[in-house]
Amino acid sequence: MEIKKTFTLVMCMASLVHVCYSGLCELAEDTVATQSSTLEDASAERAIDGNDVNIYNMGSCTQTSAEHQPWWMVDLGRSQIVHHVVVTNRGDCCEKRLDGAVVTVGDTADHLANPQCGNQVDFEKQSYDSKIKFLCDENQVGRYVGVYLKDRHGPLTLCEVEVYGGKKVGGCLLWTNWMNNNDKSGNVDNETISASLATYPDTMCENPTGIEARTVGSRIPAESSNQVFAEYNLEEGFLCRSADQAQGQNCFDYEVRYCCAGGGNNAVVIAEKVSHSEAVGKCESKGMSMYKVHDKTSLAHALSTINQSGIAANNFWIDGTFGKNRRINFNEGTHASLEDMKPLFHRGEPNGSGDCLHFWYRSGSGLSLDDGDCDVNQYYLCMH
Ligand SMILES: [Ca+2]
Ligand SMILES: [Ca+2]
Ligand SMILES: [Ca+2]
Repeated sequence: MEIKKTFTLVMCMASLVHVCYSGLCELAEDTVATQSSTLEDASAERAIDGNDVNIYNMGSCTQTSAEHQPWWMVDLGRSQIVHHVVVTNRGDCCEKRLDGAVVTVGDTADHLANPQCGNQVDFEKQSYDSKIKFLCDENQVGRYVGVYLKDRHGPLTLCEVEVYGGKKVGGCLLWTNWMNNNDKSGNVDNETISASLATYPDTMCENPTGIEARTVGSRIPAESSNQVFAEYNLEEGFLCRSADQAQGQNCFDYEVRYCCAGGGNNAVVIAEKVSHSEAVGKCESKGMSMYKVHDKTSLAHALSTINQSGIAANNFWIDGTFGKNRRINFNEGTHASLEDMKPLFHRGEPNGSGDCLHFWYRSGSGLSLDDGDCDVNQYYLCMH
């Protein structure tokens, strides 16, 4: 076996079908991958070729020579928030060669010096699926994503590296939609975290990392409204009391949004057509779960996310299959009764056309729930 060892960097341009969706995007588009050395034709770009087949001989996995601390790195082109990284290990043999692997994310091309994202792979402590998720620190930013076998000797093989993150907007990767709990009844405008959790359980998260408040309609930032707030912080949220205002003025009506990156039930639209069961696995492989609709709020959140995504499609799988007594079963074991869900369905649906739950677009009445054949390929919604 001939081993080609290159002492300069092997540069590879990958041009991918780019899957980007609301909030969280796969970032490895038109990126440059390099590695410490290349065995035969197992080039660095194979880890970002969009093919996550984990059989080495299928030609979509990288491999370096056996060496001390072999590494692989991708240059995202510019610095951006990286939320998590999913590495596909080879599955046909030698999985434990990835023992000791560390993912780094940061702004220096000397990626070994960049901050670590997630935990070091340790086969002594735990077992791993073929896809290993590395969850970065909150708001971890970087242009370079590296993988290396820390303090280990061996070849490094990666069948795919998926980098998920997004543009930082106003200091937050993913804001909730603007929420308005009440319109100052009792001379209090209560947009606190607890009130938002009660009103918007599918949108709001318990520990937001950012808050913005503005007036409803005129959209004046709370900071510029010249009013005094009883609360405007990340412990309590936002609360305005008319009694606190000067000269008998009432509070304006405010709306708030919170930063819930990674912590809320944020819908993510995936522009890729698969069966219902494949969609379940695909969401998991992206470190998410399938989106669940069980009330008007979660329905509205999903619909607005689909509309914002600009993806024109008729059908989107969501979590939920029909069980005995037409009960709706969700993946993690909870249930909803069809009676409770009925108002969320299209007129005349569900009509027994299949066991899986999806959104269906009908001209005139828009998207709402429908039952359908689980084996049909549809777009789908994940959540995180
Ligand atoms: Ca690959
Ligand atoms: Ca309000
Ligand atoms: Ca149907």
